[in-house]
Amino acid sequence: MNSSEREKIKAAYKATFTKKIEEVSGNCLAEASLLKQYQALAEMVMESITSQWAKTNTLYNKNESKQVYFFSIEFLIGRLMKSYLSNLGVEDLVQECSAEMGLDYEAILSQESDPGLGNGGLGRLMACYLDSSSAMGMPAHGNGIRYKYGLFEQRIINGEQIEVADNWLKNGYPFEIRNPDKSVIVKYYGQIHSENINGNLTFVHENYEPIMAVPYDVPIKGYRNETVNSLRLWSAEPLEAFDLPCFNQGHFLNAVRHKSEAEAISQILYPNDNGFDGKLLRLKQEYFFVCAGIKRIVVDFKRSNNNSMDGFSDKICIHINDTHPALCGPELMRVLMDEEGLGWDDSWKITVAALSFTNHTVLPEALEKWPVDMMKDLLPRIYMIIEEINRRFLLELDNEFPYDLERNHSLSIIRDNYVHMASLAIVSSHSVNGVAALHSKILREETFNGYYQVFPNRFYSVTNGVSPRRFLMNSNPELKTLITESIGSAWEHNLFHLKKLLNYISDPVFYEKFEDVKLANKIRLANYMTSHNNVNVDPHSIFDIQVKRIHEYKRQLLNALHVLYLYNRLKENPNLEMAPRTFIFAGKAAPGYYYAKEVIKLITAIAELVNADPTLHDKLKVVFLANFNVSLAEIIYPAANISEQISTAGKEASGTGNMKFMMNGAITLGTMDGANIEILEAVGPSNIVTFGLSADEVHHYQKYGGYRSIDIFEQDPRIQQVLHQLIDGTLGHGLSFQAIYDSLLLYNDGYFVLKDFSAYADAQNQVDHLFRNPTIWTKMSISNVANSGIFSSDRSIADYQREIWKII
Ligand code: 6GP
Repeated sequence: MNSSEREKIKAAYKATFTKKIEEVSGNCLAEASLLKQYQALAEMVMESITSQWAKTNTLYNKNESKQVYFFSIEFLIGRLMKSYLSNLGVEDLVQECSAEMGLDYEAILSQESDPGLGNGGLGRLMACYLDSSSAMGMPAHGNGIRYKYGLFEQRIINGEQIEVADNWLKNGYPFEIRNPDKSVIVKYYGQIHSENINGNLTFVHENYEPIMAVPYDVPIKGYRNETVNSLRLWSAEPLEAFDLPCFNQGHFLNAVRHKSEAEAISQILYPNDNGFDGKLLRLKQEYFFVCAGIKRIVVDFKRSNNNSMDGFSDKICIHINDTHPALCGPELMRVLMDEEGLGWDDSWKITVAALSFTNHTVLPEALEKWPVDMMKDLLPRIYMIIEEINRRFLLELDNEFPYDLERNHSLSIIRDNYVHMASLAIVSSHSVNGVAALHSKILREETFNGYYQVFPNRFYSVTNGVSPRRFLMNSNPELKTLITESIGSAWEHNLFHLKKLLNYISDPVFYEKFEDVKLANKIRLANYMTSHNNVNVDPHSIFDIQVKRIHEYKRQLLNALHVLYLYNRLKENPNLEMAPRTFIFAGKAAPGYYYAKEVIKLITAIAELVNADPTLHDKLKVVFLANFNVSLAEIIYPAANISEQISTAGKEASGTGNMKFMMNGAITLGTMDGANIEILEAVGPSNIVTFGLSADEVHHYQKYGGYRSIDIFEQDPRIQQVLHQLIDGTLGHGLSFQAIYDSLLLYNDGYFVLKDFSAYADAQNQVDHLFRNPTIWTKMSISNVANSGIFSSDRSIADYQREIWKII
């Protein structure tokens, strides 16, 4: 485009924007608030996307290519405006025009609420996978819940986490389209009876409670291409908002009770990450979006397939993101048999061929199981089908392993009066995968070993990936520019091209520019910390960052105890030679997770102690950033020097923060866990710092014993000092962290914090030495960016296409 053409486009943009402002606000531009400016821009974005969206849908409706549907109870999509602008290729233009019109582009974008429709890992992964599918022009869609309140907002008050409701819809949401014409009725409770209709045994559901599922569709626009896929979020509504006869009889509250009960289903996201909370409402949620999502898929498929279900599983993949949508199996069976009139065997063949399942954790407390009575009562027909799936499965087992009662009981989907959702998902899918090599191995050899013996060909592994558009190009534009200036722009479409950066590994000019980018990003984060935490930090210090959900297995505690130890060393020897460090933490604790909340309190207490001590001469700073979410993450990753990935080995299925940090040039300080192992393989041992017990060692101790935390305590005076400080009033003006202290000593340190302490302290020392040699450090950092191509979610999606969905 030449400059006069560009000027014309800019003039057109400005005129349209000005007009839009009048339309959305009834004011002229000069008087429009930031919110109205944002809404005007959002409308313009939607207008430019919707025709492509319609075209994509028309193409898909011809049913030529295989469609993938991700079913997930969480989609942590983050803000969308920047992605849309950048994917449309107009971000520079909008930025330039905004500046010329005297508008604050960043401030306009910050008006967008950050949809927190997920807890973390598995929900954010789904968002990256949608982004990648569209970028790759692949038909893939999401089915989830449109929670009225997303994950709570975290405030830190007096050092403690306080939860505040996340009313993300309060100003409306401009990127969704409500499609009431595509609503589905979901039936709960009631009774099932069988009838003989035309010689066929038919099951009829009576006296059920109907709830209306209304879809809201969000366009997922591909990067600089024509593809616009859909994220469909279902909202629960009553069939009748108001019970008039009831009202007329004077029962005012009862007249609207049904409305609020119905709406409760999509009211809140359960705030547990890696944990299971067996509440009835959660089971309602699980069935709600599964039932609605499957129904629409079947309706759309039949419409484009001469009203027939032939070839369904050749064209449709239903991907179950962890076990929350595992009812997809029995629900598809129900639709095929009760609504489409197919027999059991045909229905089962289609179901297994259509379904695939990804597991995201091996923590036993996260494995879902529902009481039989609850399931039977709420979902009577679904329960009947699960019983029958199980009966047939047990018969097969009995054929294969006759008289092996113990094995067959342990594999039963229904056992000890619970429906086990992972078992259901495995039995009704043609593929089961873990999210990193180690995790998949643990699934095969331990967690799901029994099923692996029955279905050895069902097990796969696909290592997670993250969107390079969101987590590199859009959140670190300076690095994007530097990379493109150096190696051209091919990497924007194929992240493996980042390897070409290795040619610059000894180029001092590139070095300097690379360091400048990192420093600029650190200054941006430092300013954020000054304004939000009132702490001034040195942007030249090591930014050592651990951001993720607060969980015992993720071991924020190990990091915190080490900070306290470093503090003690500095108090003892104020001239200690070390690079100044800023330890940064962020993450939410599940509201009911007492121990995790104590860890937050501990970190903030250590921050208070350290930051107020002038004798440390600014060598040490500790900051806990409140309300970690996708938007904050986008400021944090580009500013990191050290990425803390220090989970107890064998416990973190993969991790994806580790990949986001790496892509932005941070050095991983990690255990041999999850995808850290694959990061090590990608960058080589000289560009990562690893430490600690291996997963095998942890497993061995857990199985056979032999670890006594008290022995470590007695041998290591550093640990003695730090643990005493937890309870002797050093922290938080006399606080005592007795529960943490007891977990480490009295309850034998289940996550091996003390066992790994010494190795961690050594690794941190190594980090200090490396950082003090800037040439080595920058080389390591560049190598990390250069080798991060494999962690693009585009690669993960390509793996799923090839291995699991069999899309060539
Ligand atoms: C998480 C895992 O903890 C994390 O290691 C992984 O990277 C992520 O999933 C994506 O695969 N698990 C969850 O978020 C979860 O709730 C039930 O698992």
